[in-house]
Amino acid sequence: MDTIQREILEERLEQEMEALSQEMYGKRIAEISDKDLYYVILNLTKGMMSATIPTDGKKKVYYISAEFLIGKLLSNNLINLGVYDKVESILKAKGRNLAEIEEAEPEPSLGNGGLGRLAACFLDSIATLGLPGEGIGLNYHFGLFKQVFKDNLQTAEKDAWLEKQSWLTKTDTSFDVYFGKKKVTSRLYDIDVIGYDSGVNKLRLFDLESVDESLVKDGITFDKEDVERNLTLFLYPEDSDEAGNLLRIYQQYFMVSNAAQLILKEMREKHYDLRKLYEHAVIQINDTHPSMIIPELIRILVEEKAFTIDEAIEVVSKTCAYTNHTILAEALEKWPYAYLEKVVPQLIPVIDELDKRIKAKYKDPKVQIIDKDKRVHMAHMDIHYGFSVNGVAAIHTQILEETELHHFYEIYPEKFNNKTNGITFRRWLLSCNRELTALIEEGIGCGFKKDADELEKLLEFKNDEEFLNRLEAIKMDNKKKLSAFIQEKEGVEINPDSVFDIQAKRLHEYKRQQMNALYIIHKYLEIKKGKKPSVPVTYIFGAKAAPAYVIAQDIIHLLLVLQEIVNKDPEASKYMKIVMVENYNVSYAEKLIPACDISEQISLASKEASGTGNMKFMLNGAVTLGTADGANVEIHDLVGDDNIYIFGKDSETVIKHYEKADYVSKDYYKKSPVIREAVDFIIGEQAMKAGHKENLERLYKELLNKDWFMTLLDLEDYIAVKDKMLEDYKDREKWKKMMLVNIAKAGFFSSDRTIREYNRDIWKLK
Ligand code: 26M
Repeated sequence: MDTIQREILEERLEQEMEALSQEMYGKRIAEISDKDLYYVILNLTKGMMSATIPTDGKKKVYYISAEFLIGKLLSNNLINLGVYDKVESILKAKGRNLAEIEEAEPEPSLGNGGLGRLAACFLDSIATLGLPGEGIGLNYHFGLFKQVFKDNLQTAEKDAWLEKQSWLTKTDTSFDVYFGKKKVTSRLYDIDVIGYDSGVNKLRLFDLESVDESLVKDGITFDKEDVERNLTLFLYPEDSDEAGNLLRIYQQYFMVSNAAQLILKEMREKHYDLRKLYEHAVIQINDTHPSMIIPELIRILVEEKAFTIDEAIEVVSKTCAYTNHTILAEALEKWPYAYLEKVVPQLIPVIDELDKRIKAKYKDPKVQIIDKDKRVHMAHMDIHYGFSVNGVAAIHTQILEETELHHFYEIYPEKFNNKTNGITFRRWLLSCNRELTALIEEGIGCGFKKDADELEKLLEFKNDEEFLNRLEAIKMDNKKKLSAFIQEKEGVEINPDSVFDIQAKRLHEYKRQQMNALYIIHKYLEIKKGKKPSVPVTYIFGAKAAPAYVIAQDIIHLLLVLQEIVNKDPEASKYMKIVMVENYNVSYAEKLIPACDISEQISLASKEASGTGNMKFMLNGAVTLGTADGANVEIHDLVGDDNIYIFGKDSETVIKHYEKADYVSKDYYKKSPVIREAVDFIIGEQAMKAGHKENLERLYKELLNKDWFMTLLDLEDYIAVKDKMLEDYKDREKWKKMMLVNIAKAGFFSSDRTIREYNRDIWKLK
């Protein structure tokens, strides 16, 4: 929107708000509930967004993703429209508090974690940079499950986030989607994605017309066979059971069939030549969930647009690009051929043809699309029939090239490239930490909001006592706010003067929350033996575990058991508290991150593709305690040895252990009394009394006999480095400088930089 338009809007903002309130509720702003006021501002904001000019161009990126973890949108949209302060002050004059109204917005949980949140950050940056692009995904009615703790165990409930009035706008667009002969009908809903001080793009979410929410019975169970009514009910948790796999293929095909039809419809409306599809469209395939877009587009071009198969393959290959987000073998999708035959028989001839061509050209079994067990490797199809393959952090891409996808790298070195992840500073600084934003602005002006590299100017204040003290005061203030919130939500009292040590991310063995738990046990035992810590620490966790992931459930159980034991202990709780927050999500992250002192990024080296939480914590002045994994490596390079705490074996050592299969966790257990004591505590009297034998014993045995992610390998080093870090925390002058350097060096991790790189190397949009 242009300036004049905005000024008029701002002037009329108050009148319009009151008018809308009258129209909707027949009452004035001062008289309606927070929820109703939220709806008033929602409608007002939607109106302002639709007045914004859509970004346009002759080529567009379609970012197809099964997940868009957008979080709440109200405050971000107001910020990006540049009216947050204005709205806040109008409301204040009427005795209303914008922060409280934000609480009334339901959070859409349309993602599992990093991959989905990355997609959301990318949409923000694409719009902010004024690039033509849109996201295409699914409108899950219940999103990811809601986590509820009962009896120190995680339970899962449905999360009904959809309301009659929301950011979604129902469109006239609807397509027929065929699973063999079975037909279903889709409906497109749009969410406007407003850039910061720039244009507007769209997130396009497809739903099933015939979806039926009443199918959901107890918790999150429903009839998995009833595809015509269940398809868009839930988002799949990272690792789901066998029964869910077929449904997952149905969902994925539903998504890409709609995407293909939408893209081709736009091409037709703009009279673009389909034989030059790649001049008008670039499709970014976010992990392998949307990979069927490749055979689906080829199928349509051949069956309906009179392409030869050679022509279709060439055009589609020049249009599609693939992003890999993990090297975990169990996470790379390989669909049984028989499943695909059952769900999408129309794709089988195309997949056969794509496979046949590879088999004719390459003998190496490692690069085949269909393997000897008749499983279809989705990533392999993407690499052969796409023009770009990228990893999400420097070390991740290097591992792909040298190890995991080495055979492909030898065939297509030119396709491989790195795009280190990034985060949108609008949400992860401007919105979640307004006080810090104001201090930065006072120090270096507001240029950093559009050019994140300007944060480096903060280094000028490295010896400015007053500035550093204000930085510390803001952190303290955020810790107090979080303490109050945790008291209210979790019923746990924590001390804002303690060190806030936070590990917030999905629960997975490779992320090693269990190592953090073992550290906590170690500290607890030290206190019981009379060794008192010189600084109190609050250990905060946020994590959901996939319901079918048994060991992950056991780790949550251990954390909850430790929380009970330690917090109830009058002696130990003076020095340590544990809080496992319930239902960790984007909104919770927005509260935890600004209040963090120590950012736990402790994955087994080589396993965390990038991590993005690490970037968010750093940007908000936390210091990283991490392994040389994912983007931690780049954080380390940027801040230098003095401003980060790195521990543990590096990725080369770890990969060698896997290759030689020579890691034996029991050896580490036997060798070290400290390790032994901590591990034994899991099945000791105290833990067994507070928890469940079955869960604790299973976890104990796993650590002792398997420990696939090598917890015990790094435990002693972790303890030593964390202890050193806590000692350093007491040196306030040193710590405040570290905070400053971390913020100053975070500019590189703006998703604006990431998107500029995608555009420069892959998308090439104007
Ligand atoms: C599936 C089945 C069983 C166990 C695990 C999985 C599974 C694990 C990881 C499935 C998908 C997984 O990766 C997708 C993902 O979310 N990757 C994350 O992507 C982020 C954005 O690029 C990165 O920052 C994270 O490091 C990466 O884990």
